Amino acid sequence: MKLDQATIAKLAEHLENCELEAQDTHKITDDYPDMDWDDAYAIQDLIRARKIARGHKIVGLKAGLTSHAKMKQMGVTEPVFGFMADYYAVPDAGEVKVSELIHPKVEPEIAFVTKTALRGPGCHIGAVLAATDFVMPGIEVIDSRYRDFKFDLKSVVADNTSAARFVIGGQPQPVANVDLRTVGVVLEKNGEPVALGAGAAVLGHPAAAIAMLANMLGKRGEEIPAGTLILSGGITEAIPVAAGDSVTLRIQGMGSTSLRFI
Ligand code: 0L1
Ligand code: MG
Repeated sequence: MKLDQATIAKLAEHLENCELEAQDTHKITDDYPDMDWDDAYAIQDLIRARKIARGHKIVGLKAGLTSHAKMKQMGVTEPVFGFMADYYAVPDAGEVKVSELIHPKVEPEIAFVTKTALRGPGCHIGAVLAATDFVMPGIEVIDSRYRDFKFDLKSVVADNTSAARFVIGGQPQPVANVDLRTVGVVLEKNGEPVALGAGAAVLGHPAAAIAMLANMLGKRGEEIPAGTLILSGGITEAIPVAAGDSVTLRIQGMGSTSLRFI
């Protein structure tokens, strides 16, 4: 690690305040260009600890940058991961207050819920499918705290991978009922399709994103516990939204979930 504990604490407080006050900031690597991946995850861990200390619960995990196209664009070979706090959860067909966010975008994702724990190294698609209770549609609302979404990956990891809100819904399905590679995904904004894709856009198979997450956590001596909700990553590019927009995600054989921005 390149940063001392006081700097990590200062950066965690700064980025969390940006989130809570819906204020943008410049990327933290502008001030700390030498920070490393351990520093970035240490800042994210401290943001998580600050929320828990205030009585919030962690209700899920997320994998980000899991589509090959986005990883190539960002020049990385591994996805990133973050967490979802209880107040990020929006009820199905519920509302998101844009005034609480900076510049939200939505991503169509497949959400997994585990029934047994997953622990890397060596976690693979087969282990993920065996450990999955059900899958369902999920919309992630990302809201980078960095001005104009201008960042590098270490800054993004420290900022909890832009996590802000999410909704899950539709008709949860056991994995045996759906081909997660070929499953069709339609994201609609105000009734018009704005992004289309198939599950294979995520690392060839969305379960591969969950396996990667288990393997990344395994390097830290952590596991994905049974009963964990995980967003497996955006299947298409993220779509900007504004007050007045309604967004619906339809996934073949899994029904739909939606949100409104007010
Ligand atoms: O969930 C995601 O894939 C987003 C990762 C962070 C990068 C971004 O804000 O676009
Ligand atoms: Mg996402």
